[in-house]
Amino acid sequence: MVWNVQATPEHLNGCNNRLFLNEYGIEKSLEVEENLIVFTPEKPGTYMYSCWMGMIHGVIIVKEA
Ligand SMILES: [Cu+2]
Repeated sequence: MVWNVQATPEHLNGCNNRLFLNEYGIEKSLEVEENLIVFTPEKPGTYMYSCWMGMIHGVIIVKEA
């Protein structure tokens, strides 16, 4: 899948400018506008992502096809 993380100049800062999706070995430095992250969800589950400091996080929920 392609995950497009859109960042506006007002919202991008030193805390949130690098994203980790550890379970998929993804580390992505975010730029203003579009940031395409490509990965293949392998099994259903809840996968946490966070900023590089681990302060801001969210989850991706993968469901059975
Ligand atoms: Cu942070």
